[in-house]
Amino acid sequence: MKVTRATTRIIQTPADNPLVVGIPVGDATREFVTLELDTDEGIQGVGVTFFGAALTNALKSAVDTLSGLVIGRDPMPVESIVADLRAAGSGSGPGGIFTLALSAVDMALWDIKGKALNVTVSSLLGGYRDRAPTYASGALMRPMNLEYLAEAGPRLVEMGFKQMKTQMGAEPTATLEVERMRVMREGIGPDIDLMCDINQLWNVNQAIQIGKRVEEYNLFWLEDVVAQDDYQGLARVADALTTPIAAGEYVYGITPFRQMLENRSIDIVMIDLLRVGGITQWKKVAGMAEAFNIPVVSHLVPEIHVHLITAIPNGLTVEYMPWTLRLWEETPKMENGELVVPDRPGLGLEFNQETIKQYQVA
Ligand code: SMN
Ligand code: MG
Repeated sequence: MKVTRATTRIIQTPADNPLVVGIPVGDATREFVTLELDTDEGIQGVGVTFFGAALTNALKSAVDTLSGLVIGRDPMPVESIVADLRAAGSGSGPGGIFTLALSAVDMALWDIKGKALNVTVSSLLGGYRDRAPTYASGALMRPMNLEYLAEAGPRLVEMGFKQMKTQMGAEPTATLEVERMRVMREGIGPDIDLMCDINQLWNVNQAIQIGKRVEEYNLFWLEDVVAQDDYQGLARVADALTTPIAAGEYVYGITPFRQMLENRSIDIVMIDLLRVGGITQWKKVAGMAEAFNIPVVSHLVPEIHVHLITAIPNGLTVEYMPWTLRLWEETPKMENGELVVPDRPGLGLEFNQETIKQYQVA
């Protein structure tokens, strides 16, 4: 089999989230770069990447270039292709556009491999189980007030979620931060898992101080409590608190995870598929975490991450952040608070032509 053609697009959609009710998004948009990799056997692999923001054209150009280098090659030896693309990109990685672009190509290659072998990517990577817990994300954000949180938490439970994530980090006092956790916990009761993301907005002392005050609300994890590269600072927080500390979505490539794990900075590893460098690298970080007896959670793109979290024995939960779902014809179903691996080969995803027609800008 040989790769014959690569097609990339920029899709610009409203910056909405179907889990958010009653808060208009205005003209805010999100930009995605999509990739279709065709082969001479009629198999097509798909990939998607983003985080380009104002540099989305440059990201598309990087995906064009890297996928162009794959044309004419056998798509099956993914590690070999990744090594060659890394060499071609030379020092332009690992942080930034190079890796974001590589991830799209890597995804499409795994999709082709799954389709060629007639198995799901989940099965290809280990196939530990066929479904995984999932949590509602992006619905209980920092700018939303207490009244909104009090209504939105129970609404997510009614929708079938058994886990959900909210945020702290923007209140002027520690007491107001704690108040958000009280309102959330009172709204959803004791049996729903509640996570909270700080997105690096606290310092180490704040993280320990506020973290201690919210222990009574029994959070499932506290995420990115301090700067993403402060491995020792994170370790101090993780040591001081009973609540598990999660981090990892901001780092690029696999090496920073070694630092986090060796420094005992985190109790839960969060891997972002785009920043880690695609499926090939994601799986390596999951193995590293397993060696430290630490669970793994995903960041964004649930429709692809469902394959990865279900493939491994230490996959804890899939972040259900629905940003990318409208790109696809059909996406994984949620049943009983779990996301189910689709019964189709590869990633089981096909681009939605209506979405492309409506939102393609390049
Ligand atoms: C997040 C980060 C980047 C984009 C969207 C959401 C957030 C999360 O940190 O964990 O979902
Ligand atoms: Mg986060």
